[in-house]
Amino acid sequence: MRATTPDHATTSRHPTFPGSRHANGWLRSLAILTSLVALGDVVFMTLIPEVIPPLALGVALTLIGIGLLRVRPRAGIAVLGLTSLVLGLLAVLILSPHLAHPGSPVDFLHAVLSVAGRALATVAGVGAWRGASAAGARRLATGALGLASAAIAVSAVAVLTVSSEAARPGDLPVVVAGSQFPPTVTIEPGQTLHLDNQDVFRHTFTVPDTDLDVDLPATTAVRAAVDLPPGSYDVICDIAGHEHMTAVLVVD
Ligand SMILES: [Cu+2]
Repeated sequence: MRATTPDHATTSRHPTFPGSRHANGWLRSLAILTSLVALGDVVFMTLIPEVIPPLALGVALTLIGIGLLRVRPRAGIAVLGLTSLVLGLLAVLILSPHLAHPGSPVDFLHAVLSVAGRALATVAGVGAWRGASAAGARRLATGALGLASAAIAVSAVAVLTVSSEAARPGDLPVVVAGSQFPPTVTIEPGQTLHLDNQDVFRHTFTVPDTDLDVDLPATTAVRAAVDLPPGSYDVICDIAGHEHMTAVLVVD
């Protein structure tokens, strides 16, 4: 073990944090990053609006971890670090598709916060646990700030480039709101769908195993031609967590 690495024996002499005078920057980074991620989850769940159990559990564990930092620093670091690691990996699996769609800022920024924020928080947790040098904590904070600024800038530019398509005479209007499709959409030959996503987050209008797979950015309307033989088709929204969004498309 390196001389700069605190061990458990030093903990009792330094009740605020084990051993190192360098550790405060990491602790602060850990507390700030995990608080921001938890706040992002709360805002996200409020906007949807829906309680997502793993995110709610993460928020609760973050509050517990931050509370523990004052009385049992190492326990607090362990709770915050492990929560960030586990939910960060989950976010990579589930939320990373949103990273390709900056034009839907709620999903995109939440995904950035969930994936990158939790990765950085995990690093901060390791730094705090090991009592690593303060210079590293400063670099982490600078990197996090730069990444957040870049993500917001990319999203702002993307939002400006996404514009709604106006419905044309004869189009079949389909409103997507409250994470619901109309139960049945019946389209006549030659008609075009006018899909109006009124939600502040992304959806898709997808008929599995066909070419009909339309991305619907937040608060945006999209025209989509239907090139399918007459019949009845199941429509889904191809976004993790939106499995309840279904409809039937009838092509006359
Ligand atoms: Cu959806």
